[in-house]
Formats: sequence, C-alpha cells, structure tokens
Amino acid sequence: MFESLLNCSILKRAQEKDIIRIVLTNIRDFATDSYRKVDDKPYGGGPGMVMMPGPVFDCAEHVQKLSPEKGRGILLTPQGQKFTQAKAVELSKENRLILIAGKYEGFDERIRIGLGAEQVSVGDYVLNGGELAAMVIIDTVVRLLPGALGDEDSPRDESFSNGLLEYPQYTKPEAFRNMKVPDILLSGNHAKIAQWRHQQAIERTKKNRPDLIKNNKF
Ligand code: 6GU
Repeated sequence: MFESLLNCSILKRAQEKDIIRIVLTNIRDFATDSYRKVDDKPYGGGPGMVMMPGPVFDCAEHVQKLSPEKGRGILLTPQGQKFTQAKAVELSKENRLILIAGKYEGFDERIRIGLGAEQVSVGDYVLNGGELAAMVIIDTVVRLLPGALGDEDSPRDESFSNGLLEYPQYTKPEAFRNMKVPDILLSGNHAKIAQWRHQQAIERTKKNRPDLIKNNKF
C-alpha cells in the first residue's frame, strides 16, 4: 500500500536527499502463530475484530530499537484527536515519528495505555485500516520539511496556513470557454491583488467551512 506514495515525486526526492528516512515494518511479522494472526474477537461480544496487544507491542519495541533516537509514538485510530495542519506543523519539528497503523477499527485498550502513544484520527469517517491515515500524515508532514519542496510548490499561502481556505487561483489562458481571469489579477497592482485575495479567501471559507471562521484570528 505504501509503495506508490513513497515513490511519488516529493517523497521520493525527500528520501533521496536524506531529508527523511521511512522504515516500514509489518505487525504481522510479530504474530506468534502460524496463521500470522494479529487480531481477535472482542471480549464481551460484538461485531468486528480487535488488534491484539502482543504483536503490536513487540513490533513497536522492535521499531523503537532501530535507532537510539526516542520516537514520538502515534496510534492511528478513528477515536483519536483530529489531525490538522497545525498538528502537521508540530510533528514536522520532531526528529522521529513512529506511526502505528492497525487493520480494522479497534486496538485492544492495553495498546493505548501501555504504549503511551497519542491517538490521532485523520477525519470523521472510518477507514478499513490506519495505513491510509499514516500516509496522510507522512505526506502532510514531509512537505513542511525544509528542502522537501521546490520553489514552485512553496507552501506559503496555501489553505489552512492562515486559518482560511486558499483564494481562487488562475493561470493561462486569460480567457477559457467564456470565463475570463478577473481583471484585478492582470492589473499589476500588488496591494490591490493581496486585498482581493484576502477577501475572496474569507468569502470562500464562510461558504464552504463556516466552522473555520468561528475560531479564526485573521
Ligand atoms: Cl487513523 N484509522 C481508521 N481506521 N479510520 C480513520 C482514521 C484512522 N482516521 C479517520 N478515519
């Protein structure tokens, strides 16, 4: 599952330039039975399967020992705190992250307690496993690392960096199927353009994400 993400241009370049090193470890390799079982039915009954503590602990301990640097442990689960751009910025300052992704919806509670890892969710919906969530975090954090992006992909004004969605962008051609680029963007008046963009960002955020306006400081 991780192969295509890690081979995309930005992540590939970041690894080649030694900006990041990503090590994948399969929890199944730490199963103790011949079926490589890492999950079982919940005590007390109910649907679904739950990740067993043994293989997850053994795997986490193995990974921790791969480097002397203490890793910040993150357990990917829909019951975690919501991942945001602010969280991504915070995580981008860490030297080492250990992302723990389980299949199915649940971890045995002793995994959360024993590992002391913070729990993170990437949104209010349920994925089949934490792998995609881990990839969301990797992708978001890596692009914030110095040197990971070329100048063309600069993250300065993008959505959420100032608590607002990004303003509308236009590129060539000036006219496309009867839709014209707004005159202001062709005016060369940088102060006016900045003002227009800010106003557009506010309008767009009000319309699409009123929840962001409530706790905004712009
Ligand atoms: Cl981290 N895991 C799963 N299984 N579903 C999710 C999630 C994580 N974040 C949002 N949905």
